Amino acid sequence: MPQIPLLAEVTTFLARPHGSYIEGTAVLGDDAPFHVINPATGEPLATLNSASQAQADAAMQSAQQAFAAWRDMPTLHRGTLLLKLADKLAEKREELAQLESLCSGKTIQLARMLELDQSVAFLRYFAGWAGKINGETLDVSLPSFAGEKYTAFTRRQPLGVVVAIVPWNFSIMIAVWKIAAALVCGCTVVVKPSEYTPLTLLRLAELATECGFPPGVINVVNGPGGELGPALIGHANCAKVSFTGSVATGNAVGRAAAAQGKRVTLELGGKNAALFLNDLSVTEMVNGIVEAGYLNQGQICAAAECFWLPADKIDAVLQALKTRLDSTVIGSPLDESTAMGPLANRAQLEKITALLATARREGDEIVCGGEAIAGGGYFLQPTAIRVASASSTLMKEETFGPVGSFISYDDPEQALQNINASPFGLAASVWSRNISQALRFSERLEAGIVWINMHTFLDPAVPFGGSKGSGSGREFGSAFIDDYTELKSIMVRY
Ligand code: TXE
Repeated sequence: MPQIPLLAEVTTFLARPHGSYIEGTAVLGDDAPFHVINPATGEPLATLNSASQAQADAAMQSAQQAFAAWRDMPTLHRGTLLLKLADKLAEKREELAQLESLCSGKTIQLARMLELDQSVAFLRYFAGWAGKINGETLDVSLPSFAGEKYTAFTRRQPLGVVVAIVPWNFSIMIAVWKIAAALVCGCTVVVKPSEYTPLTLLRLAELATECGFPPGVINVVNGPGGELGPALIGHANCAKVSFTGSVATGNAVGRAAAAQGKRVTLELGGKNAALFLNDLSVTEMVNGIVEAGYLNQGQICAAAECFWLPADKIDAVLQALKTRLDSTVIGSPLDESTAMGPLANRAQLEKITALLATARREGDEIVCGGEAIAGGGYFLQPTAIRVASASSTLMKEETFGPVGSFISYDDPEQALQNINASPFGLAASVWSRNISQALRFSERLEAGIVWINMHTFLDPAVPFGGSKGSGSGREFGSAFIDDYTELKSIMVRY
C-alpha cells in the first residue's frame, strides 16, 4: 500500500522554525539549532533551536507565576480544561499522529491508537479526579482537661512547578501522563521532551492554549537534556521532577533531585521477563511473545526482552516465531499496512547492533533477524536470539528494540528465581491457562506490574512504576496523588 498523504497542517507545521513554548507562546530558541531527523529516511524533517539557560529560567518563572491562580482555580474548572484538551486531541488525532509518526518512526496505526487515543483516554481519566483529591477528617486522641475539644483534618496541596522529563518512545502519551496528573492536582508544568522528538509537544502546548489553559500552566523547553535537565531540576522554582527514560540518566536525575531536596518520580527501564508455563500451545506462546516483545519495534519500557520457555517446547516455539517474524511487513511508518517501522534514532540502531555483536561473540544463536536493513533509515530486522546461558549479556542489558532473548527451563521455579535475580523490576508477565498457578507466580515475581496472559497493557486506573533498579514512585490509579501533592495536617482546638 502507498504512504498516506500528509495533511497540509503537518507540512506547514514542519516548515516553521521551532524552539520552545513559554508563557503561552511559541518562542524560537536562543541557542544552537539542530535538525529533527526522520528515522525512516535519515533526512532532516525540521529545524529547532535549543532553549538557552535564560529561556529555561523564563519557563520556570512562567510556571511559578501561573501556579497560584491555577492552584486556586475551582477544581472542576481544571477538570473541564483537561476534558477540552482531550476533545482537542481527538479532533487533531490525524495531524498529531502523522507528526509523531514522522519524528519517531512509530507506525501511523500505533501513533493513532496508542499515542493519540491513549492520550485522550488518560486526559479524561485524570479530569475525572478533579474535585476528588481530598484529605481525611481525623479523630484525635488528645485528652481534654477543661472541656476543650480537638479535631484534625488533612488536605492534599499541590506541590508547585513540576519538571516533567520525557523520552522519545511515546513522546505525547508519556508527557500527557505527567501533564494531566500534575495539572489536576493543581501543579503547573515545564516539560522537557527528548531531543529526538521535540515537535509534537510544541503542537500540544499550542492546542492547550487554544483550549483556554492560562499562559504558564504548560511550558515546553527543548534542547539537550544534559544541559537543560540540570538547570530545570536545580531551579529554585522546581518542586518536583517526574522522569521517564534510561536507567543511567534516571539515576543522575534522581541524584540531582535528591541533592536539592526535590521530590522525584523515576520510571526507568530494565530487562523485563515473560514466563510461559508448559500448558500453553506453541501458537499461544508465539502470539504472546509477539505481543510482549515486538510492539513499536520493542521500544516500550515495559516490553518483555527475556522469554523463559519450557525445555520441551522451545525448539518448536522458536521455529514458529522465526516464520512469523520473517514475514513481518517492515516499511514506511506512513504506510498503513506496515507492521514494523524503523528504530527511533541512529543512536538506538547503533546501540542495538553493538549488543548483537556482543551476543554473537558470546556464542548466543541468532535464530532470525539480527541485521540492520540497508538504506537511509534506521531499520532493524525483528530478531530472536537463543542465548547461550542466563548470564549472557542479552539477558541483562536492555536493547530497547525488536530483540527477544530466549532461554529454556526444566523447572518453572528455577526460571522464577532467575528472573528475580535481575537488579531491575519494572514489568513481568506469566502466561498459563492454569490461573491459580499463574496467580501464585504473579505474587512472587519481583516487578512493579505483573501481567497474566497479557503484556504491555497500561490502563489509567492501574498504578504503574518500577521496583528495584527500575525506579521509584507510581503513576496512574490513585497513586499519582502522592506524586503531585503534599499531605498537610491541620489540628484544631475548640
Ligand atoms: O534516554 P535518556 P535516551 C533507554 C533505551 C535507550 C536509552 C537511551 O534503552 O536506548 O534509554 O535513550 C533527558 N538531566 N530508554 O538517550 O538519556 C533527555 O533529553 C535531565 C528507555 O534518549 O534517558 C530526554 O528528554 N534530563 C526509556 C530524557 O532525559 C536529561 C525510554 C530521556 O533521555 C539528562 C527512552 C540529564 N542529565 C529510552 N540527560 C523508558 N524506560 O521508557 C538527558 N536527559
